[in-house]
Amino acid sequence: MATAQDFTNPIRPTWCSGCGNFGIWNGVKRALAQSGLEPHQVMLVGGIGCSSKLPDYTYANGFTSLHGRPIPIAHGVKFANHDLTVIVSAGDGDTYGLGLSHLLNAIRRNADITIMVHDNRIYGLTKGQYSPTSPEGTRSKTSPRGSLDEPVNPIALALAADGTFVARAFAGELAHMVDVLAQAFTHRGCALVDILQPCVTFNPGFSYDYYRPRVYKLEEAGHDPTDFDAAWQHALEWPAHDDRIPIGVFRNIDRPAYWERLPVLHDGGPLVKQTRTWDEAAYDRLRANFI
Ligand SMILES: Cc1ncc(C[n+]2csc(CCOP(=O)(O)OP(=O)(O)O)c2C)c(N)n1
Ligand code: SF4
Repeated sequence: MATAQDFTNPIRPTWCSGCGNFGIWNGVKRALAQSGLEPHQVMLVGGIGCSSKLPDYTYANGFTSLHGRPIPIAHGVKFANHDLTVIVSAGDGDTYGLGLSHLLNAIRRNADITIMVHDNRIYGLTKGQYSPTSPEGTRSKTSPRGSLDEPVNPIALALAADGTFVARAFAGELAHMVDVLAQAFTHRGCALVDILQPCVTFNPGFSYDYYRPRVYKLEEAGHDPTDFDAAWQHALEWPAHDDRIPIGVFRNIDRPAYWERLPVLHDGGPLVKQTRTWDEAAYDRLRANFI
């Protein structure tokens, strides 16, 4: 059985010293091992961002896509080979900005992928512009007088789209994050895990010291992840109020995944293993419909 070390490749991360991405990377490798997965069974899909470099440093299948587009790529991979465990690794800018429509569509379809968001509340790779999760009033390179936008609440968004697995983790709570990620990787359908991630270089205010006294674990608070109303109440606790931040699984329910409802995949097995012959007559009939 693979260990966390088996998911480490020889490429050294270029992340800044002290970056929260190191904690997430550790957590991902441990969670993959805890889920009983082998490197060849895993596909990690990045967009563009510091967060999206994680597939480069992890020994598994990997794909670097475009900023805002890793979710449709990941869903395409899952269609081609639903035997793979497919995981998106992207930033809050990528997922909640340019990629927001992809996120909501993947959730409402129950696409069988994990969407892991390294939420540092800033654009890291491009050196510190405010992001969709930056609080209103954030002073940054693109908002020198303070941003005017209300931040998105990813947990509430995912619940509103009827997400089957909705969770928040914190890069500074390794064991808890591993447990949440392992549940997400083995979940049937779409799992959103928003991970609070300090960016020490461009958003030092949201540091480990900022988050540590605020986070509390939903599991220890007796939360039932099948109770939608309770999940919704917890979702509204933060960032609207700044004192307590719930982490853990807000919602976890069972529903068939998108590919399971497609007979060609459900009954036929993974597309990459199906033998299909070319039917010239069927193609001609189809083409005739468009002429
Ligand atoms: C279509 C497109 N728009 C913009 C960019 C420039 N760009 C690259 S990364 C990035 C934002 C990075 O922030 P985030 O997604 O939060 O990831 P982080 O670097 O913080 O992990 C932007 C705007 C791009 N590469 N492609
Ligand atoms: S810029 Fe921020 S998110 Fe990017 S590697 Fe440095 S600390 Fe991490």
